Amino acid sequence: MGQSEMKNTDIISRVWAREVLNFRGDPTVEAEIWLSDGSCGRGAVPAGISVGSHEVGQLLDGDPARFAGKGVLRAVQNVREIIAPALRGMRASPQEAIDCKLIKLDGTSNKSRLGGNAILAVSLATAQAAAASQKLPLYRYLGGQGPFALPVPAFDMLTGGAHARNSVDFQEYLVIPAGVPSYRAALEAGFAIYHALISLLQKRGVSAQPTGPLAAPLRSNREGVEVIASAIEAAGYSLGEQCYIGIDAATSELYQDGKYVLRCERRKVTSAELTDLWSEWIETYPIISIEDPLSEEDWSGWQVLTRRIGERVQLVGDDLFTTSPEQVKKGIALGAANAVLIKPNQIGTLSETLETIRIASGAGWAAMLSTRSGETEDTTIADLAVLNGCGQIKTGPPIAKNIPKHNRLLRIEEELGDEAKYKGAQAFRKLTPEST
Ligand code: 2PG
Ligand code: MG
Repeated sequence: MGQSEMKNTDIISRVWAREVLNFRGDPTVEAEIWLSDGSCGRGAVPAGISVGSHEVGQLLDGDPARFAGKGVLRAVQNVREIIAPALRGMRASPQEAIDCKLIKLDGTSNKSRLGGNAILAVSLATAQAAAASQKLPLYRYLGGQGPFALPVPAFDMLTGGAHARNSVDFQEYLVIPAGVPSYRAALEAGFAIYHALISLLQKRGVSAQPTGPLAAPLRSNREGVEVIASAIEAAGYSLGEQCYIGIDAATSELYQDGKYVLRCERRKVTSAELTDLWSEWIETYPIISIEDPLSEEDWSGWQVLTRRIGERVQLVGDDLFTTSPEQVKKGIALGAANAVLIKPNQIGTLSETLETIRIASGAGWAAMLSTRSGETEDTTIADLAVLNGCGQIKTGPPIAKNIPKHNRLLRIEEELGDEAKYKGAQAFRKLTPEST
């Protein structure tokens, strides 16, 4: 094939989008990009429930006659009528050029004109198409020669907060198998501990079924940690060696008039009191990661907390940063948090997502890829999780909406063969202080 023909293989020839359903049964945008060599890539956008206030806008139709107002036909139309003519004829790589074009075309600071959902679907689909054109798996297309590592999964097992109002106040109690030898072994641990937790809750009279993270009307938030710890041990794993505990407290949802409302304990606490609670919990339990321990509005609280326990535990900003390069830079400058949660649909393009990971990694922060509560079968975040600078991926238990990501990672683990190092304890600086 001649040089000029080579050049023309990744020209975008067709841009399409459709309304599909996510795993909650809500509509979402799926885009397809076709290239001149016949390669095709697809991207779909998940949705959240506990949404940070700086997340880019998802354009919903708001027509109560369809899907309770959650239809995305306007966003789909924006892809077909505005984005398609602008992208046709462009090369599919570099990704930054595509994403720059999408950002300019939208012209707003929060992607609200075309919709973050329209833009991200196209951004992801383009990367998938370009990777297919180069006959590379997505992680190699984005990460070159690597290094690559299989991430440590954090399984949300027990749910509360905005995800289950009849349960504890903190949104997620996670099991983190950082001390097992491989990704496959981590999945086995996830399975065993999830089923041990179901039995444990059933013995307490909770009607726990294996459909997703489990809700339980416990007397206190602390009891949630104790139940998770018991499930880890009941499944035969050593607590604090093979498996650790993580929390996503999602406290922006609990923050009212400057205080944190702990409904299941019938009390309100101040930022200082919640800081004391976290300090005590990390002394008592093998908790290695706390996400959104304080509200996205409580920056000074985050600074105090990070100074106090940031050397001993991973403090992850989700609502605080919303995957935004600018917000993460602010967190680094202020010493608020020491890790970032990564959800591409919070920021709206793949390039900005990768930039946020680079900035975090440059400051020695960890980046934890995350599923959203309303997932799709798109597996891009699994590929991102094996890139340098990542090393952690948060999902629900290994069941239902989380399976496409786990299966993708199993395939990557097999594909990488001897290169398939499991990040394990190395993913958590706090577990390997000598490596920092
Ligand atoms: C979170 C996420 C994912 P949601 O807060 O981390 O579990 O929740 O997708 O509902 O925003
Ligand atoms: Mg969160």
